[in-house]
Amino acid sequence: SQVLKNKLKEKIEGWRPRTARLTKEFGNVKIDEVTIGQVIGGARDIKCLVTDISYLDPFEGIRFRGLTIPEVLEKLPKVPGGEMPYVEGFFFFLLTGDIPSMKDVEEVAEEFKKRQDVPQYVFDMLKALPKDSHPMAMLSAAIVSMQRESIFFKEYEEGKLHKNDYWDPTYEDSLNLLAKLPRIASFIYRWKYKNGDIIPSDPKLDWGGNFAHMMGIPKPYDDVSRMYFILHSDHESGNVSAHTGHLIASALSDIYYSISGMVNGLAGPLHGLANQEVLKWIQEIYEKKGGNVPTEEEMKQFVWDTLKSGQVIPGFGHAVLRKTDPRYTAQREFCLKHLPDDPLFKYVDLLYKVVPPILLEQGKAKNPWPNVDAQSGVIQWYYGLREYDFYTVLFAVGRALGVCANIIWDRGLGYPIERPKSVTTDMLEEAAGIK
Ligand code: FCX
Repeated sequence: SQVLKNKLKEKIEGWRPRTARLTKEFGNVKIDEVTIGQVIGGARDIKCLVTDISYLDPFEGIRFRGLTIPEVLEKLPKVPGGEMPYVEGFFFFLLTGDIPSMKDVEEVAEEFKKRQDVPQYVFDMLKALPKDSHPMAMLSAAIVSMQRESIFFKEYEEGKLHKNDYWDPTYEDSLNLLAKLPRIASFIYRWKYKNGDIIPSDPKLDWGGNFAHMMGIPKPYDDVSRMYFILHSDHESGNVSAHTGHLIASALSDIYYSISGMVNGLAGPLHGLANQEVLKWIQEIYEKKGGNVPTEEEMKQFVWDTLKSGQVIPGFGHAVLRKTDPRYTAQREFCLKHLPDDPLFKYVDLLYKVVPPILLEQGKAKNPWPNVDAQSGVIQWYYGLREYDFYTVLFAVGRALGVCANIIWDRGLGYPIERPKSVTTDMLEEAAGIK
């Protein structure tokens, strides 16, 4: 919308001098040093990225634009009759850092509605894929197939764009893509699992509500969707999906290339796929127990068996967090309110009790506490979404909000192409004084 776009322009222009000054006058100030352990160990904890969209404190968890999850859920305008905020308003907030008014939210919602039609070739392409394609592969293919729609790509190619204006067509591309994601994701679901019985979009509904409607799942699944998309939107910049999106975009590849790549990174079992792994894993014991909740001792045995077979406990541990993930807590609270007696929820709650002491005893995981993925599948399962291959798609739709916001700001602040330096093993041995 023009309100959001004008506000964003003002914010970006106001921010640029800060970034420019830091680079020009303080470019040599050290903020970190790098060890051999970090170089071999996946660049863990090296401070070498900058974003103002969200910040992850190891003990407190995520803050979006300075607000904790409970604050976001409380302060942002809510959909009438629902408990959860508008995703549209949340996107406004991610982009600008300002809490939108209801009028602002309505404008963004209108803008998404105008742009929601998905080109027919996307559906044709999805229909041509083998039915057993993973829904994440389908989502990634659908997004990259729309690259020809990129306004940034066209304007850049025509040589019309000044560097200071890169953010503008990136913003347009982002809105165009985000507006279509609920339709594409729900199409993949209904095509793959519901015999292609597609439910048309309802123009009266908000972004999250319309997604729930097109999935064919009744209330309060609309609130579940809104909560999911908000909770999964961003987790600062270093995680695989956000970083992949940022990295691809740093080459001035457009939003379609970047978000498709983001989806591919999220599809890994150590990252976004963990939510489906959690459910698959719980199902194993559920079936063994004939649906009865196991005793604490049985659950402990199950956890140890998994560890001893060389697997990780899905939904536990984190590269940065050192406490229970507040995204886990927000979903747990939702469960306590809406599905306290659900047997799978009871399983998850029992795991919350038994897993951390076991991981501590095993002594490997730096964080024994649950992450977002430990709770996600349970809520979906309860509301009838039982095709767990699809769960990571929900994560991806949410994550696209945060990654688009980051990429728009990357272009606004003129961040350069990313290019860290590599060394050889010989060089590390020399640095270690053993060669
Ligand atoms: N179960 C068993 N072992 C675990 C573990 C878990 N849940 N979490 C970490 N470990 C192990 C690691 O495998 C590693 O073992 P190694 O030394 O034999 O290689 C050791 O503990 C140290 O790892 P650590 O530094 O704590 O964790 P990393 O930063 O390397 O990895 C992830 C973080 C999240 C990948 C890791 O905790 C894990 O595999 N968890 C299970 C999968 C999962 O839930 N992923 C979702 C995370 C997140 F929320 C998301 O991105 O969606």
